[in-house]
Amino acid sequence: MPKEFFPRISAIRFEGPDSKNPLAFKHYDAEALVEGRSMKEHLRFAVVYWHTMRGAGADMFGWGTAQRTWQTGEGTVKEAIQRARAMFEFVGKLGAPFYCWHDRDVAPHGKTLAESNKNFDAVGKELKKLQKDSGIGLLWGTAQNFVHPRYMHGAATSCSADVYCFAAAQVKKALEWTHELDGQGYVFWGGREGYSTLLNTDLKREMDHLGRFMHMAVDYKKKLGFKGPFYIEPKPKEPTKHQYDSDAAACLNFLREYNLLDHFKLNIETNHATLAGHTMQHELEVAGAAGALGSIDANMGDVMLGWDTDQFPTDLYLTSQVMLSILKYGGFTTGGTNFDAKVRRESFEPVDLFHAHIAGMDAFARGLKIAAAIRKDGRLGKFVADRYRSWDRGIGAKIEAGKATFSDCEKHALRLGEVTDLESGRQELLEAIYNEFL
Ligand code: XLS
Ligand code: NI
Ligand code: NI
Repeated sequence: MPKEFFPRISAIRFEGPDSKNPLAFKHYDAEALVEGRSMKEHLRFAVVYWHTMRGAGADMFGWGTAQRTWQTGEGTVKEAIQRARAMFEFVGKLGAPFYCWHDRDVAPHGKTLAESNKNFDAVGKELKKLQKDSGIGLLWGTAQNFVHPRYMHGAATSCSADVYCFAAAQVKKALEWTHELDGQGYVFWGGREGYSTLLNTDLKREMDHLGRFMHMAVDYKKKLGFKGPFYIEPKPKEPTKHQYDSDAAACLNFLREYNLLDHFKLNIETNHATLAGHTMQHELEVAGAAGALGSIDANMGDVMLGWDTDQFPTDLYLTSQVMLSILKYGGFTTGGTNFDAKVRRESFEPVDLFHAHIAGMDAFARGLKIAAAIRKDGRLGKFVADRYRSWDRGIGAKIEAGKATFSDCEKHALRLGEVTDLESGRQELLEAIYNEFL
């Protein structure tokens, strides 16, 4: 077993914007202060196990391309432990404070549930040791309830109560290990919680089952004493044609309807937002307005491709808009910036994993600096505040305070005769001001 998996790469350092070293940060300076808080604390970067360690670069037209010395393909606990060491070497050299996993990324599927649990326990112990030695923390854990064939009809929304119980058992175990590894939160992404056709689907019954499932999870979390929040990660389609957790608004409605909102926040992913026909910032604002902005899965799609391509986020408009919303809602507490992103299959060398994460971290560091500069400048914020000034006094203030009736509104409108002082929305001017900061 090799001692090092990335032998020619040493710890990635901040060298500043003038550096031409591809293995250095140009903008991410972990300890640098922005709005009084270090970049490390603002951004709380996390590396994912599934793409970074398990991704082989396969697609439906071709085999995997990636060179990964830690993937022997044995599917044993021994291989899983080797992979865990590779993961911690990678995250450590990158200098990211967190990582994330699905249960079955870290440990192999067993032939039975008992065997899978045993495998997970063996690797979990190694993860605990690796976390302790490195200081790297678990941002969140989750259960992979979508790969195994038993989940073909869904997991918590399967037509089969037996399958439902397997899903519950997997979440129970994943929660136990998330707690044991001091996870900051726990994610539910409903990988097959939806349908391919309504001809075979009792939608109401499936939603009720999902609600029950989440309540059982909340009960178990309390029993364990796990303090971190639960997050739902919205996604509208893929793998199913309609996922129940389709976007932030649908998730919030589900949580309200089943009386779960106190226990959940949202984990918003860029490429899922765009699949839903929204921008990332729209989804962040919907979540933030409801007090449910928890964490983000940082990636981006490609406008020319219609699916979840999970590319590394390198677009400065995107990262600055994301950071504007994050700062506006008070910053991350338990959440963070999780790179749910994968290198292209043409980028098959191990060093590409470093290039990709450095690109994403630098893009977010710049996004953070841009957002802070826009906030400090204040012109955009002031424009919005001014635009709503009619609500600060008179009839507007009365309506906002809940003290006005339709008759009061009518009286006000009759007195005016007509509205004569509407102002321009100035979109183009505002876009130009935004560009000053890029
Ligand atoms: C898939 C999701 C998945 C979740 C974790 O599209 O993004 O990776 O983040 O189950
Ligand atoms: Ni995704
Ligand atoms: Ni994700």
